[in-house]
Amino acid sequence: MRTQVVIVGSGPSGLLLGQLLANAGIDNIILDRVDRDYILGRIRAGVLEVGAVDLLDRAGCGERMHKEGLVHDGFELSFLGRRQRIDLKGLTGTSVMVYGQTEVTRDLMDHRAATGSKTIYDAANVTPHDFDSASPYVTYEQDGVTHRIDCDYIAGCDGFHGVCRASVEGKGLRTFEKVYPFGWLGLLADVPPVHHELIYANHARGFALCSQRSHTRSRYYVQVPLTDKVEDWSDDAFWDEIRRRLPQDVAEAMVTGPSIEKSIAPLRSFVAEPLRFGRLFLVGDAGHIVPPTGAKGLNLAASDVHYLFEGLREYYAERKAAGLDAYSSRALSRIWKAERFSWSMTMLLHRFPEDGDFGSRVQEAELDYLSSSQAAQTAMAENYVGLPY
Ligand code: RFL
Ligand code: PHB
Repeated sequence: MRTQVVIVGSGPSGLLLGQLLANAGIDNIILDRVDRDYILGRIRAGVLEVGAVDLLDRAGCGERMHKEGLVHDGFELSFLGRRQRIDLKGLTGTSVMVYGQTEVTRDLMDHRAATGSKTIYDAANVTPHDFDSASPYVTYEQDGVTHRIDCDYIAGCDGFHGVCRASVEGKGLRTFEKVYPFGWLGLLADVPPVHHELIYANHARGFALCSQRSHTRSRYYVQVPLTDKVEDWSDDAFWDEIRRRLPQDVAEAMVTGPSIEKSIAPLRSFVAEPLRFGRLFLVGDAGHIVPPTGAKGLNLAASDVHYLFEGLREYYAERKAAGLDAYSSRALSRIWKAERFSWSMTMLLHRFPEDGDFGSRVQEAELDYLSSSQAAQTAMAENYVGLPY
């Protein structure tokens, strides 16, 4: 087989890149080690920046998002029983779109199926080869048979545990990492959201977040120790805990119900440098991870896709490599700013037992300052809605 671009990974990065390339007449094949239903079963991000919304529109996949997504003009911070709204629209002129990653992925998969581009699911032992040369190729196994796809470029959109970053270890890859001493326990339920906007809560018992997927589906999170197992948490225990971490009026208004999904995600900051190795590019979670506090994971994947797509489009349309040559530095410049923001929001809102009462007082002082300073609120809002591409 031969194609122009092999995309490893059928998550949001791979699917979005594939759709933009297909629309530009650039042939591509997506390979994933699991199947479509498995990918759609993963409950992840919920907030899209305007840049990601624009890119989905450009890919021709934004129609359902504009119908069903919820435009949010602000969010709230809760601390010491107080509530402080961050007026995103008022401070920056921009809003965010609440529309789940599952739905983004479903829309992209449906469009890909309609445009007839090839996706190979359940591909085992996917391996990139010879990306240092002018003739790279990718092999994979299916039903005991090894297949080979020759290509011009390989896009590593295969997430944090994928094969693409692993295949460049020892080839000049440098990594930067911070692991946080806790995780988020998330619960999805068909109950109306407790508030029309998101609430991020700093509480002595730990962080909590009230998010949503629609007017009838809510997504809630609480900070838990890394030693906790999801089986330790009954639905009732979750609802009791999140209510304890919210202001009284919010806790009293909360509608509870049986969970549809419950899982624990560890929190990590991670960046790989560079993001290009010859004809192999790292994109999205394959190249970087942020803790979910700033809602940046999926949005950074989208900006990487934008930079790489522009480089590939320019290469195929004009035979110029400037955009591809600039991919790693352009993407990393935006990634590090989102890493900084996600880290700072994580540090501001979570309980760090080892930092003791001093750490809590510093957080309270910063939250109090945020409440009284429009400059501080504007800086937070500007980062939350997303820095320009
Ligand atoms: P994905 O979504 O991980 O997709 C990668 C795809 O690659 C496939 N793959 C392979 N295919 C072939 N061969 C291999 N060897 C392969 N290894 C992996 C996988 O099957 C998969 O289909 O990466 P992508 O596309 O870069 O998208 C990034 C986003 O998914 C990610 O940034 C966010 O979901 C991060 N994230 C969250 N972000 C938020 O903004 N808010 C959240 O609430 C939030 N929650 C989360 C998250 C990430 C999580 N992970 C990675 C465990 C919760 C979790 C649990
Ligand atoms: C979510 O809805 O899953 C979500 C929203 C905001 C975040 C993280 C996760 O910061």
